Amino acid sequence: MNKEFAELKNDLIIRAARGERTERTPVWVMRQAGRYLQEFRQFRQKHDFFEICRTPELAAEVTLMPIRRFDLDAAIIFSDILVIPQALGMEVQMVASVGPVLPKPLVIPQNINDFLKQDIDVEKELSYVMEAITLTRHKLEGKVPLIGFSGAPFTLMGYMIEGGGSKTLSKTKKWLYEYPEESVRLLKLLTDVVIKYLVSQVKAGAQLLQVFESSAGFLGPKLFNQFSLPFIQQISSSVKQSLTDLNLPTVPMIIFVKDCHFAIESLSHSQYDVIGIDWTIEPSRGRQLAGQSVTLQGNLDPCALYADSQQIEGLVKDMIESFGTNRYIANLGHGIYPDVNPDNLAVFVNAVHKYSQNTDI
Ligand code: 1CP
Repeated sequence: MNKEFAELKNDLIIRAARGERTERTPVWVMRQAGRYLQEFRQFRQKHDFFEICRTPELAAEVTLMPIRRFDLDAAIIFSDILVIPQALGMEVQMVASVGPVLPKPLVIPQNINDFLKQDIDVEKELSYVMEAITLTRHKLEGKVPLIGFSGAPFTLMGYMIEGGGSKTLSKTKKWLYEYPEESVRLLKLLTDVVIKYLVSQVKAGAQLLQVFESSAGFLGPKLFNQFSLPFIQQISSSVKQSLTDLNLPTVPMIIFVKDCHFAIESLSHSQYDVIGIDWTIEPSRGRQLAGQSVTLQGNLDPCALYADSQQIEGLVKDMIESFGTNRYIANLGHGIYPDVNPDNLAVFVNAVHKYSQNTDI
């Protein structure tokens, strides 16, 4: 597919990620293309979840749904973090009102060899994601940048061992204590795939990259430093190095961690341009931990979108005042919930526009 794209008309998020001053704070929302949108639910009645992911026209259509509705400053490609375990040979089902289910999870380290293809051609196995990215870039016509993403190795490992979502991640953490070396082997295998996957996404047209370490909070500081941090750090440094080697633009990278106040300081010394944080931390404390040379993203409680418009506006105003308009990208502290009224998302987005104007530039 042709990769000559239209000129970008709105680069607020890219400039904010790089620490440049912006006329106002950019805003997007994790899981903005999802079940809270009626048009998405209707689409899902006609198409299976992974059929959408695997069909570039369908994935592009869903990616654009929230962009048509709201004044957002970025699109995120419609896909899922679990396409990586799938590409490695694991079956993943998307079960209505349950979420993702992997019917044959990894139980013992030997399963790494038994169940997983060891040396996959990432660009080929996940070519449908790259095609969806290229097509979506064309369809966006430069309106806003397109974010590519991946799950981080530990979060992926969690789904591969638990066989789906989990309240404790105890099976996965049992591996960390019982089989630390084999756990590292699995994490390294995943890291290698994630690096290739993200580089391919940029080749296909992704303009920013977000790495989701959504399960990091289960680890606590010690396990995080051992089983998450080294791998997410390697991802940012290797992706950036590969992009330079390939003469490709070095796109801003975002790391999202959840329930992980202890991680913010170390992450601020890594090569990520942006740290995405959840709502359990005061913005000012987040800034104190992160220092001045990294952009923060977040962090309104997703449940705040159940409040009335006036309350949402007030919360957004407070949030922007505490983060400040410099080196800041507005977002929720985690994905939007499926039962949120989309009108309330509009209130959120419009309030960011209203309260973050920088009149001095
Ligand atoms: O708009 C977007 O954000 C684009 C698409 C997107 C992204 C970035 C989807 C579509 N999933 C993801 C990432 C993702 N998937 C994460 C990281 C972000 C996070 O922490 O929320 C995780 C953990 C998953 C795994 C997953 N897939 C879950 C979570 C399950 C759990 O553990 O609670 C769920 C519910 C899914 C299914 C899914 N993925 C995406 C959508 C729209 C859906 C709903 C499924 C459906 O339509 O039936």
